[in-house]
Amino acid sequence: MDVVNEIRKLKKEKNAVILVHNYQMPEIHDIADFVGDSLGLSIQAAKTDADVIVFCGVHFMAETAKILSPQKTVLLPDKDAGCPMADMIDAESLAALKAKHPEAVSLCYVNTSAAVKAQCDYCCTSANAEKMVRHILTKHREIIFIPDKYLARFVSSRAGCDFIYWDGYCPIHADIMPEHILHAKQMHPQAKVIVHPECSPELTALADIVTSTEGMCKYAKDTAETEFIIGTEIGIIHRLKKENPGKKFYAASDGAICMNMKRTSLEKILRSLTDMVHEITVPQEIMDKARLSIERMLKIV
Ligand code: CIZ
Ligand code: SF4
Repeated sequence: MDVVNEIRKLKKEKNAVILVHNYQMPEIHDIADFVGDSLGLSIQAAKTDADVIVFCGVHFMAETAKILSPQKTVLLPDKDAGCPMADMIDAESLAALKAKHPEAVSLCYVNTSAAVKAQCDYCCTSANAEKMVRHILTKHREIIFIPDKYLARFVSSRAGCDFIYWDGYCPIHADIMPEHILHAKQMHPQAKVIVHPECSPELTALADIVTSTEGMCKYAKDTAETEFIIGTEIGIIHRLKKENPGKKFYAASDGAICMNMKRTSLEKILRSLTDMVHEITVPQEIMDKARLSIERMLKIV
């Protein structure tokens, strides 16, 4: 039996669902039960009666799935798949920052560990960050926004406010340069430029649209436009092409590859289901507190 069929068979036997992040490799997208962003996937999995979740993504994403499905077993096919941006802040540094600004409300991007989320008042995604900030500003004046300084800057310019922010960033999005966009524009002058808000302000300034990965998928489907330059991790291009046959998608930079996302392979997924590895657990107290920050967000958006 080939690997894909073996995965399908084991998935049934173990009553598992396979969640695949937009940035995964094409062959991983093609065996997914759900493809999407980290929060959307975790919410979808929580609604199923699966016993096991295989999260094809990085560590904080599997933690988010566990927080929303505490009774399910959550597996990460490669135990070393982490997110360098999420790792730029830990619970201790956040506690120190909060101590300096005791009046501030803390808002964390979903790209954070469960331990960091547990210390935050609210969680947000790149899709809803602006809405969250506008809501918080109706009641509070100071916001600590962590860990992505570029997302913070983008949202603060939209919402017209200042944040106490952290010096974190995604090395992959930060490495997409204005020259990449200008070159792609030269090659494809008709194309709409869509850029992720984890990119630098110099990059978002060149974009027609700045939006999350799910926002990109929705825009590409709904618009009459047919050509797009995509400024985010290139894994998403497989999904965009699959969902929009006939439309053309070009990576702003072929180098925008997150090696952590690419650690997942079909063989590792098979091993994950065979040996039930690598199980992601979160201490109960942290899980409950982190869930609160997510639930507070879900009440607002
Ligand atoms: O939360 C996610 O899945 C990420 C990292 C990106 C996005 O824009 O959806
Ligand atoms: Fe983290 Fe960036 Fe990789 Fe997303 S693309 S997992 S933010 S390092």
